[in-house]
Amino acid sequence: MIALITGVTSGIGKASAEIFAKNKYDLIITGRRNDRLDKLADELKKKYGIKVLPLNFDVRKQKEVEKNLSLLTPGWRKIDVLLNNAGLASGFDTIQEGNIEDWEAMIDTNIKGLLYVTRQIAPMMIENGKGHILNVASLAGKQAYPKGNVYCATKFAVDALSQSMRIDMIEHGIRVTNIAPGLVETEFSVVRFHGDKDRAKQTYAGFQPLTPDDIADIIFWCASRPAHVNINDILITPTAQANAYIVNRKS
Ligand code: NDP
Ligand code: 8X3
Repeated sequence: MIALITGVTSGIGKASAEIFAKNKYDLIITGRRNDRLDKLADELKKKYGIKVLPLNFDVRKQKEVEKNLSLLTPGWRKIDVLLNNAGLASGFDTIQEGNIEDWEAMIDTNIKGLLYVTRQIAPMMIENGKGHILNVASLAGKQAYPKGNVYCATKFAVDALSQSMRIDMIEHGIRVTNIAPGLVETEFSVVRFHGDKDRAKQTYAGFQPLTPDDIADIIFWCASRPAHVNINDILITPTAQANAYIVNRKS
């Protein structure tokens, strides 16, 4: 079995690479930080005795995505699982004060990057007669929250794409799952707040957030259901989070 996971240099993607590796999947892993990517590839190969192909590209760059994925060798084209995970929030402002560069980064990564990767891999799955695409959306793709604007819009788009892909893939027997986590402590908030670690920490203060392993575990569970079972959409929050607005913080 082969899984392609985008954005494995941190957080949910990294934890997902680990759980698929542990379950003896060979892996194609991607990300921009090449040092982290190569290190993870070496670790997973040694620890689990699997094959790992690290591909260093930016999902926003359509030509790079196409070059890297269209040149996969026949053995690597037999992809069973595509986990579209690479993504980010950039900035936290009202729409009237928003930074256009932040907006472009989120739209280009979370929507266009996901589409560029899927456009390459879906035909391979169709050729193979099987496959499973899992898209990491968000609770932010179910409810808009203050200053969430463009990030929320990109995740609503991922949710819509998961629904659309399921329609397009049905005749090919390819499963599509939408993964919608609430607050998970990763590098997500450090990226959102442009490197401000103290501010990022506040996001997860006073309650127990989800961990990347919690989400990876659920992703793997979705991917390991019997072939006739498709988990369409799964919304996961910490027990202390009721929805996008209400978090029970003790301090
Ligand atoms: P992290 O910041 O820890 O990880 C994000 C990953 O995405 C990194 O590996 C990063 O790699 C990769 N990435 C970002 N931009 C690009 C790009 N242009 N090209 C290639 N890879 C890219 O955050 P999370 O693990 O939390 O985020 C993973 C996904 O989960 C995202 O889609 C996020 O929106 C979603 N999510 C996160 C939640 C949370 O609370 N943390 C909740 C709900 C959803 P590199 O920088 O090396 O390229
Ligand atoms: C990430 C979770 O609530 O910070 O998608 O938007 S949240």
